[in-house]
Amino acid sequence: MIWNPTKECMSREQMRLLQGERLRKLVDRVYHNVPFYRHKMQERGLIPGDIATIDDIVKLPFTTKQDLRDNYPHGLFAVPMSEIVRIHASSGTTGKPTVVGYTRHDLTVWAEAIARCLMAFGTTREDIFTVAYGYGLFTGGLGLHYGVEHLGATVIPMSTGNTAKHIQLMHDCESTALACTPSYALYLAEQIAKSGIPREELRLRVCILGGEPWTENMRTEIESSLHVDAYNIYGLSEIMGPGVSYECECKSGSHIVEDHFYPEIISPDTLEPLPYGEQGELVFTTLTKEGIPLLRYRTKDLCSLIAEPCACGRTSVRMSRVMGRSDDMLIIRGVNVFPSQVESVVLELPEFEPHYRLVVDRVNNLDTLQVQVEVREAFYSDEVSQMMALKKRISDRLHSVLGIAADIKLMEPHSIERSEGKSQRVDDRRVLK
Ligand code: DLL
Repeated sequence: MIWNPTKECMSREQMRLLQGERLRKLVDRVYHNVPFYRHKMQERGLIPGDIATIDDIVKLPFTTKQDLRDNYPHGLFAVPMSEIVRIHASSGTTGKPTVVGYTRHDLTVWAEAIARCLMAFGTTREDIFTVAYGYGLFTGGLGLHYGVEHLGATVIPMSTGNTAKHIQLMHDCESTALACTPSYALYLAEQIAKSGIPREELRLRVCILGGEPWTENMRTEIESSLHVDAYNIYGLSEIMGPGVSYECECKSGSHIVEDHFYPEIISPDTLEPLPYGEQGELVFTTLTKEGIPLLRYRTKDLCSLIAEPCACGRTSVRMSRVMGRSDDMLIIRGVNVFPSQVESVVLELPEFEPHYRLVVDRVNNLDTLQVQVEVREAFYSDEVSQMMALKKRISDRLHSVLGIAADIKLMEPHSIERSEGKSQRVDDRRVLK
């Protein structure tokens, strides 16, 4: 079943016409309402009238996370705050988060996009969903939540944490669909096995997984241990949140919601567009967004685009799995973490040397983060209570900046290896099999 056959199965020519029409309106809007874009366009000698078809998109400037940061918090909003009905945020590269705002229309588009995903996953209004993405500033929880309601199904807003209660509710409320990160699905499978609840007593049949990279092997493991069909959902808060693309029953690439988000692949080095099929950095233009419309936003996700028609009948361009990042962003327990955020905390606190390392691992399907940081000579002490206080200070500050807890290892002065070239601050030991 297809939620919006008109849009999801449109002919390519019609889709490109629609995208061109929407792009023209978008460029006009940002030119007049967002000084940042007006300046960028003026720098290139562009006026809105120069954009006639979707092919003209290559004339437009790129947008990066740094641009959102430079215009923190609301500088890129294209409507007055009175039109904004919701704010979300994700990790910035240093202390400040990246703030995005949605108008009522943006939220309607989002809920509709998620309903398209959910129907592609084979769920209907008869299904009962537990949403175990975080509710709050992260777009996962509320994004899925309103999409499930839009579909007309039932949503149980579990959020993260409290796995025992989650399993109990899934069992007692007979939930049939689960939305969470792939690593949490693996963890949950283990916990269900330990709980003693016979698998036959659970009605779960579909898992909606995203927010972090995963692999075909993880799909096989999740599908066999939870006895479900597992589907990929992709998205990022700057563009909307979850629901920018989704798999269908063919599970061969994720269909992009192309009438709202125009995809391009560029070379991260030359920034030149690459043809379909080639791997490069994914770039999106939000064709209809009102709150914070973005031109050619560089996601830093590396993947390729698939133009061949899909057997499911949808005509939209698909994206391959995300193969990596063109920056140093890590996703730890579903939360985006930049080493520069850790650095900003370390530099803020006078007790520490600017030498640190992040050790990331996956133990029993849960990500762990250890931050090793050097204490300055003058603050290094044999007294346990002093060291404990120091540890708590940095641990609390890091928790508040990163949004996740880290195990802190205080290191003696000069004990972290200095590198001559590019410093190796991250040791990511997770192997995505
Ligand atoms: O992770 C939105 C989301 C929530 C998507 C729940 C799917 C499900 P951000 O926190 O802004 O938003 O992080 C976006 O996460 O650029 C990718 O690097 C990564 N990512 C998200 N979904 C996938 C996926 C949400 N299915 C960043 N596969 C993106 C691989 C993913 N990476």
